[in-house]
Order: sequence, then C-alpha cells, then structure tokens
Amino acid sequence: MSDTRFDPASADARWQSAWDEAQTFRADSDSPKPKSYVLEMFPYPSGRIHIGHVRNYTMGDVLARYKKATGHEVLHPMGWDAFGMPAENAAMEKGVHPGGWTRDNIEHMKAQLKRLGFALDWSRELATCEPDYYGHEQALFIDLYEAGLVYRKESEVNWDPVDMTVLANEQVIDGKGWRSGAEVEKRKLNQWFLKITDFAEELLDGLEGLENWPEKVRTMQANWIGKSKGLEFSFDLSNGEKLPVYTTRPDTIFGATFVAVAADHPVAQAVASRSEEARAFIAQCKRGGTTAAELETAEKLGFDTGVTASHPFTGAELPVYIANFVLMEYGTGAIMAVPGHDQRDFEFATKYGLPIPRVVAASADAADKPFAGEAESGEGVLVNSGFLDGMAVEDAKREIIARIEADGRGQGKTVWRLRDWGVSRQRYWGTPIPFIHCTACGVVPAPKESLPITLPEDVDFQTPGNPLLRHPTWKHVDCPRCGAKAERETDTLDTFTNSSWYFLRFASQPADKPFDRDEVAKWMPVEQYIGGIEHAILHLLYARFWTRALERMGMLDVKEPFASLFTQGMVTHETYSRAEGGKTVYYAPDEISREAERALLREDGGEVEIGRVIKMSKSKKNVVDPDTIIDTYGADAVRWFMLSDSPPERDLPWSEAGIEGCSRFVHRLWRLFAAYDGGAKGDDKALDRKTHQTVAAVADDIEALGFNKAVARIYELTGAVEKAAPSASRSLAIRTLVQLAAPMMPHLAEEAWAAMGESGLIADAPWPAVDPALLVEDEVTIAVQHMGKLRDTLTAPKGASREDLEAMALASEKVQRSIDGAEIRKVIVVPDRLVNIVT
Ligand code: ANZ
Ligand code: ZN
Repeated sequence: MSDTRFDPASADARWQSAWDEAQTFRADSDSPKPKSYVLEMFPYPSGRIHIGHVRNYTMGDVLARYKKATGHEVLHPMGWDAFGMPAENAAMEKGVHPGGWTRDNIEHMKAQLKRLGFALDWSRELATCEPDYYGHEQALFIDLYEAGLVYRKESEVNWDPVDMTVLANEQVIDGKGWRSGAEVEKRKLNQWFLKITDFAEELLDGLEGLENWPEKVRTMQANWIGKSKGLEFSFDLSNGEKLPVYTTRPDTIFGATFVAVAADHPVAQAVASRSEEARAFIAQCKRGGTTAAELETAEKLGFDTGVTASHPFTGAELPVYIANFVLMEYGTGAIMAVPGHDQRDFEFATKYGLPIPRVVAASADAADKPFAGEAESGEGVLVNSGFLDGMAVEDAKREIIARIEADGRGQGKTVWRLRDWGVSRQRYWGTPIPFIHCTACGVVPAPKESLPITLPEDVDFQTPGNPLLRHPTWKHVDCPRCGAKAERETDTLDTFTNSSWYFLRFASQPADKPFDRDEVAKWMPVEQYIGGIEHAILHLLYARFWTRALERMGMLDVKEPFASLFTQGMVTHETYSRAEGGKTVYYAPDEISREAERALLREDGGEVEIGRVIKMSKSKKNVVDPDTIIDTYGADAVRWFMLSDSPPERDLPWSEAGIEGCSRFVHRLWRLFAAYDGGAKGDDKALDRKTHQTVAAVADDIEALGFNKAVARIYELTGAVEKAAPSASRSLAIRTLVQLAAPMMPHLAEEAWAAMGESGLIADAPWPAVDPALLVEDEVTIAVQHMGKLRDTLTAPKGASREDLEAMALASEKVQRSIDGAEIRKVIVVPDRLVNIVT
C-alpha cells in the first residue's frame, strides 16, 4: 500500500461524493432485506450546526452504517423542523423574510452535515416549512377533526397590549412582554385543541411496553399524564348551594380548616358581582402566571367570601376563600384545604392565621407533635380524626370514600393532569390551520382539493400583531359550503404538530397523500430513536399521541412510533468570563490561552475567570464551531472524539487535547493500514483470536449503543496488531480493523479499503464474519490415540465436552486410517488432554 499521509481535506470530500454518486445510503422500501429505521431528532435550522447535533448524529450514523453492514435495509433520513418563532424574530430584527432566512440556514447546515460524512438518505429530505410537507399536515388535521379529535374552545392567552399580539409562555418574562416590556394581560380567545386527553389512559399504559426507553423518560411522561385517584364530594354552603371539591387525600378530611375556590369559579364570580373588593382581588389573581410551577412558588393570596362550608363529618363551619393557587382547570376548581398536610394550604393558613391541625402522625402517640415549619405530606397513621384514628392512610382513604359514596355526597374519581393540547398560534411562520369561518355555516374544513393552503409571501413584520390577520387579501375566501364570503382561520399550528408525524413522511412520501399505509408498515416503528432529554415529555408524547390517533383512525398499523429511545448526553466545556463595566462578559475558548491554573485572554493578556464545565451554549460562548474543527482535524477525528471517552448517555467534556489525540489516532491507524500486506504468510493464533473476539464485542457494543466501549476495543486491537510480527493473521487483523473502524471513521476506512485493492465501497461491504471457535479464550492440544498409540493431535477449545472431543477425534483422517473399519468398542476421553479409541 502507499505510504502517503492520510489527508482528510481531500479524502473526506472524495468519499462523500462517491457515496452521493452511488446513492449508497438510499433506502429501498421494496428491498427483501430486514428493515432497520434509525432516526435522530431532526434539527431546527437556526443557522449553524451545534456540536450537540454532531454528537447525536454521529451516534445514529454508526448504528445505521453497522446495520447496513449486517445485512439490513436501512432508513436513515434527515430533515428540518423549520417552522417556529426564531425565523419570525429574525424577520422583525433584520427585516428578512422568515422563509428566506430559514432556507438559507438549511442550505448552510446541510452542507455542514455533508462534511461529516453521515450515511443519510438525502433523497427523503424534508422541511416542515414547505407546502409539500405542511399541506399534508393540513390534510391530517382535517382527518383528525373528522375523527372528533379536534375542537375549538375559549381559552386564556397572554396578550401584549402594546405589541397587540398573543405571546407564547416563554415570551412572558416576569409578567411582562419580552419585546414591549408591557404588563401582560390574560385574554380569552377561541383556540384550536387536539383531544389528547382521549388517549390519556392508553398513553400511560403504553409506557409499560416501552422497555427500551430510558426509565426516567417513562417516569417523566407518566408524571406529565398524571393519573390520580381521589374523591370528588360536595360541601353544603351557608348560602344553600353545593360546592364540589376534588381531593387526592380524602383521609385528611378531619384536618380541613378552610375551603378555597379559583378566581374564575362561579362562587368567586357571584361574590365579585356584589363586591368591588372581590373584583379587585380577582383581577390581581389574573395578573399572575397560571402555570402550576408559578402557582407553587407565588405568594399565596386569598379573599374571604364570607360564605361558609359545613364539614360533612364534624359539622364545623369552614370559611370559603378565593385563592390564587387554586386552578380552575383542574379537578373542580375548588378544594378542601388541609394545611397540616399540604404545603400550599400550610403557607396560606400561616399567612391568614387559620388553624393547622395534625391528622396524620408517625404513630398514634405523636398526635400532638408540632409541625416543623412546613406541611407533612408523608405516610403514617390517622390521629385527631374521629372514627379514622389509628388507621393507615390507604385504609382511611377507602373508608372516607365509602362513607361519602354511601351518603350520596360524592364519588371516588380518577383525575388526569394531562390537558388537551392547545395548538393555535397567532403567528405567521407555521402551518395555516385549514378551516374557514362562515357566518352562515360556522367553522368549515377547507376542501382537501384546495390544499395546501400556503402562506402568503408578501407580509411585513414591522407592524405588531399576526401578519396573516392583517394581510389585505389572504384570509378572504368563499365558503366551500354555501359560497358566501367567508374568512380563513388565521391561526397557525403549534410547531410540535410538525414533529408529531415527520417520521411517517420519511418512511413514505407520496405526492397525493401524507403517507402510504403499506409503505409505512414496512419501516415503522423506528427501531432506534436518538435525541436530547429536553424532548422527554412534549415532543415524544405528542408523537405517540398522533401515532395512536392515526392508528385508531385506521391510517396506520403501529401504535408506538419509537421502539427504542436513547437520550444522549451533552457536549460540555468550561466557561471563561470576567466582569467588565459591571457586566459579566464571556469569551470563547479560541480567544483564550489556557495555562495549568489560569486562563488569559489572548487579546490583552488579562486573566479571566474559569467557570464550571457546562453544556455548550452560545450565550456562555463556551462553544466550538464544527466547521473549524472539521477544517483542522477532518471529519473522522471529530466523529471519533464524539464517540470516545464518555458513555453516550453522559456529558462529554470537549477538550483540545482530546481532539488532538483523536486526530493522532486517525493517522496512526492509517500508518498501520499502509503496512497491510495481502500476501503475508504464517499464522498467529493468538492474534486471530483477538481479532475475532474484537469483532464480536464491537458488534455487541454498537447494538447496545456503547460506543465508547467499542472505541476502547479498537484501540486495544490496534495496539496488539502494531506489536505483532508480519503474518497472514496480522494482515487479516488489519483488514478487519478497517472494517471495524468503518462505521466510525468512514472516510479513512474507504481510503484504506481502496488502497488495499478491495473492490467496491466499504460502506457496502458486509460486517466481518466471526468464527465462534476463536471466541473461546484458550485452546488445548488433545492427543488422539488408537489402542494407546498416538495417531494425531487436535486443537480444541479449552473445556470442550467429551462428546465434542470424541467427535473431533473420530473425524480425524489419521485416526480413521488407523482404525481401518474395525468395530469401536470404547472411547476413553480425558477432557483437555486425550482421547483413546479402543477397537
Ligand atoms: C386535600 C389535601 C390534603 C390535598 C393533603 C393534598 C394533600 P395532585 O396530587 O397534584 O393531583 N387540588 C385539587 N384541585 C385543585 C385545583 N383546582 N387547584 C389547586 N389545587 C387543587 O393534587 C391533588 C390535590 O391538589 C388535591 O388534594 C387538592 O388538595 C389539590 F394533605 O385535597 B388535596
Ligand atoms: Zn357558508
């Protein structure tokens, strides 16, 4: 082989175009091979590839290439989650069109991905912002509507009175609009919803079958769905009405010292109609945030309505408050408050001087133990609770539910935390919701033939508000039902809808419908899905919901989209900063010269502070640019670094020394490959064993996504080959190393494969075969005798069974010649030593 240096700059580009030309990674739906669908979460085209993408996609790539080598027809696609707010923000800030901005970013990022040599089927590339994607999504949305899974209802939004626009939750900062700084108001608007709650039970139960998902993701989803068993019962109020409340702790009922309702509750509204003070209080509640987390931490505020509620067992009259921590959308919007055992109630009672009795204690004799400044929500026995005294919590729950049900006051009930999914966004850069409002016919779905309903191009972002709403012509259409003048819906869909079915469109891309059921069935479910833990809840839950909904509608044959899920760790780096003019200014690693104990800013030699090793992020400037490192070290070194050292689920600290080491290893392997001599003679049994064992182990590691282990084994085999003397075994080991490295360092491997005189691409070559006999650690030499005379010697795996040794001995030609057809009377086997045949 040649002794030139390996030059990534030329080799990378050369092999990338060779794969492109040969369409090496094009997935064939009609292939008879077993299918394997490997998918990484598709990126948002923000402008540049982030190092986190590089890590995620490298992992998927190794698996995809390995699956191909092991005889699978692999689908490994890539696309763009291309709708969303950053494009609109760019439009507002830079005066560019969101479409142009997004498409430029896609072009740039695609080129970056290509430089990494990923084995992707680019023929299936899709961008969710293109009509040939979102038009099909509109069709699916209409299908969901027709299946009864889409509806409209009034619901609260964050309204920025200055920008005259609805804000997403993340655009509300400390109760103010992120751009205008104006105090955000809550407004009721008609919004579109998807009925995910219809699937709550299924989505929860389905988690059990997902054994190949991380436990923590399953737990997070289960908590989000939030099934709770409790009791709904009614208090009799002093005004003669009944007030239903919901509790998950009916056992604590003797500890209830007040009752509270949400600001929107009819009881609160009734009080407000009579009291100016109550109206002011309710208005104040509405200014605060409404998320559960905000309510948890906000100061607890209440307004005494003057109404009282009669305790069902003691008859005590409990005050009824309007309280800011009670949500209208959960349970009944009213609670029995038990300050001793619920933290929110505890804070409230402390503030308003209400009694805090104990009704659960560690033991019966701790009934009067004071609280240590907070509520106790744990297990124990009931105390100060009349007929419940001495009972365990679970027994007491059952007892109360039974008595309340017997009285006809209420019923045991299951409540879900999961809410229906509000998908309306008052924004431009999203899928237009395919409905038409007609004064005569109401809400009418757009006819399917009219899809895609495309976004107008001529929009301006300098005026506040939704560009679709103010566009002069776009929304004006004739009603598809009665032909009268009507208006299009101007809301667009939440971008999470785009990522809820993209994996189906990758599997099948007909022009006239979202996907073909039979073709999808060939690929789905995704065999391995890889992405960030930040998508543990919403994206994965929504994708599971769409899949189940489409299955129920008879459009799909799978219920769960992702058979295995892997959440990779982050790429991290220390930060560099110093205070300048009262602000903390961050510096990028390439602006710093790092010494053992300190870090200096190259520009002025001044010392900067070394911060914690944290996730790479633009705001902290602790990032490395993938393009720069590919330029410097080549794609294979970068890929190798992404796989080395850290287990893939853990964080990977970026280091200059680390990537340099990887680059050195690429060249070291090249030198070894260059020493390949196809004609070398002689064998080296120990090396053969090592080679075969490494092949088997690397395969197991890749299947288990233990890439760092596979990397370590390749290092080890490399070391062993370097030490070995030339032999046929050594040549085989070198050839095998090229194959083992191929999924990880595909450019180097192709270059070596070609230089060794192999025909075809290594990307198309099968995974090296393993001889099981060579996987056994030790071999022994067995003497084979006939009538006590040595006739042959055999090499057998250590510990081979008597039967195997006997069979091997009888298979020996020399032994057969010696026996010469005589009748065998007895075979004596001494394991690991000898076989003697008696005739
Ligand atoms: C009495 C009680 C005693 C409660 C106790 C808890 C502990 P999870 O478990 O999250 O489902 N709750 C009910 N409806 C509410 C609403 N609309 N807004 C705010 N809080 C509400 O929570 C159920 C518990 O949250 C219910 O059980 C109720 O307080 C409260 F030691 O009732 B509990
Ligand atoms: Zn009409």
